Amino acid sequence: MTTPTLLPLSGRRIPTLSPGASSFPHHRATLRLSEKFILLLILSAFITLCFGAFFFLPDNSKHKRFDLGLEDVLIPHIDSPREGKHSPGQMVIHGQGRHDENRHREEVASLRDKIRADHERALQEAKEKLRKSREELQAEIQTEKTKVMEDLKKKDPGPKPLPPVPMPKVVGVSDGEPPEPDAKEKRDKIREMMKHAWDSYRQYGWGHNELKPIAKKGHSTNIFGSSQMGATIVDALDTLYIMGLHEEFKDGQEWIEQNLDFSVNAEVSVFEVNIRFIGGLLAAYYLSGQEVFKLKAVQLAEKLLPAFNTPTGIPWAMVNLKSGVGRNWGWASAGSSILAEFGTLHMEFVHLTYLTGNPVYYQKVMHIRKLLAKMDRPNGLYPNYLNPRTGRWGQHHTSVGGLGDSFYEYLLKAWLMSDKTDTEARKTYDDAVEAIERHLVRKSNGGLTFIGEWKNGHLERKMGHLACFAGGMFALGADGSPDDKAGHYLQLGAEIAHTCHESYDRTVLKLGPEAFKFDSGLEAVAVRQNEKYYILRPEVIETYWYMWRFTHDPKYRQWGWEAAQAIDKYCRVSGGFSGVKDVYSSNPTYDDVQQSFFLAETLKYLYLLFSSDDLLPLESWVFNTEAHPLPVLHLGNITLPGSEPAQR
Ligand code: DMJ
Repeated sequence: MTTPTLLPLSGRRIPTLSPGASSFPHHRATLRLSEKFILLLILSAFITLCFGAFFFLPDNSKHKRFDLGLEDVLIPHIDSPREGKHSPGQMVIHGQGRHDENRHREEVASLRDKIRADHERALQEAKEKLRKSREELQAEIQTEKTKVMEDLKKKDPGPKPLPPVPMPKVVGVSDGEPPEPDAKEKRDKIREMMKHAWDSYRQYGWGHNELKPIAKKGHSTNIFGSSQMGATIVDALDTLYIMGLHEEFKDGQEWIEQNLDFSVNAEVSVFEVNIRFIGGLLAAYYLSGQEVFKLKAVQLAEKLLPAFNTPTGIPWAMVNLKSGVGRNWGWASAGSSILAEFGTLHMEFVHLTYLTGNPVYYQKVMHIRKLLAKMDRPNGLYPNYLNPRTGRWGQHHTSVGGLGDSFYEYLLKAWLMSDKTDTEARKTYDDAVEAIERHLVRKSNGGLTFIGEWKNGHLERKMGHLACFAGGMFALGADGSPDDKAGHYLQLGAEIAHTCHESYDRTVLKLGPEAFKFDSGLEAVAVRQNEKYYILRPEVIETYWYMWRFTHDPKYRQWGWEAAQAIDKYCRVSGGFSGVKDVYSSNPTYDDVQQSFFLAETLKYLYLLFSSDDLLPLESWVFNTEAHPLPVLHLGNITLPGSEPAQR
């Protein structure tokens, strides 16, 4: 739509067009930059000419007012001897005055000469400009623009550098080459798979969040909103680093330096962005020491903070990175936030406070913990839904799989990451695990230990692939458990690992389904079609790795290798790796997604499974829920800003 407006210019009123107007031919409505520049030059030369011309006009009363107007600015007013009279407000000077008058005339004359010279130079320059070719003019404009940008940059030095903090002791960033030739060979194969996944993404999906390996193009899901933030690059960085894929790591770093920008109008999942991006960037920082990763992590964390602006301080599930407006998933019970989402921020946020000296991150997660501690827990269990407006639980569903899982994981890991000083977290974990064992862990008729889900007042005898991570968690938490139950929890971890292995072994592809049942004669198999898929998830392999580290039982390497071979055989395609829709079909179809966690977690855990234990030892590193290793903070010696001194 055209909206003509009238602007006064040199006494004339001319119509101009509002932006976007289209009734004039395009070339007339939008003058090119170089043409504008030339017009501007001519205009400025014209104005200078008019301005200077007044000085050369005869000195009569008709022009005196303008002349005085100029002098008014330059020197005190004096009487004009030729006219013998003065205007009101002028100084009249006699005797000595004549001398001053001469001096004044000389000054005015020299000023006129200067203006004339400037004017001639401007005219000359304008003529030269007009003689120049279009390309030369464009080049000049570009140079000028660059200079202005550089000057602006010099004036704005960018974000303030963060306060220096001692780097936690980074140990075990070693090659981790296993002494056994067989393990070495398998490890090399895993590295090759990583290279294939990365190279394919590099070639077909670079900069997109994920890859479609069949269509050979970029992919994204609603957890990243409409953003294009290179999730796979950030998620994969530390895996590349520990695998010694340094060229690829450098490529990723360059992309992050030049392109990773969080000022985007996109509504993202706070949880997913935290575990994949902040976790990934922090791990890359600690492993490589490259400041850029730390800075980007902090920039992103600031963008997540508005999500905590709720009546209770329980964050929204999603936040718009640009506007800071938050909201919850439409499918979550009565506008609730999700336990596994708001309960899986602690590790990253404690590190952010440690690295920035800013207490806000620590305070946000401690506030969540305190609020949860005050709430009633049905049977000692934590429901998956909590309303951030009312602070009340939503539906009483409880799960160690989806929606609940990493909340429990982060209680244990908060304790480990604090060098075992955060005893409050350990106690909360122990109490929760006791309730889980009592109400959710069961043995099937066939003798398989599984973790069911509490729904609508009864136990659903179904376990999700996601819940298989708990085998590793129980083993990791064994040491330090109350009443000397370390052996018991290691055993529980082993039983879960066995059950999850069975869920793989009972399929055609030797890959596990999304969920499996222990009901009506069924043992560890999926029933519903929409539970038969495998989307390159890591949890079963994650548990194998923890069990391997704690027991060195060769069966865990064997099981891990079975899974790796099955992935290579059934999920590998020329454009990367894809999930499959039915693990019970010998002719499966692909889902055409290479998930970023496949590079962050699945391949990393496999690689570690065939490495020696001195690569990222568990005494010094704690893996976040996306398998990003963060160093233990020796909080016995450090007080985090905003915290009380740690208690041993
Ligand atoms: C990962 O993003 C994380 O492990 C998360 O905690 C749960 N699910 C996926 C992988 O399955």
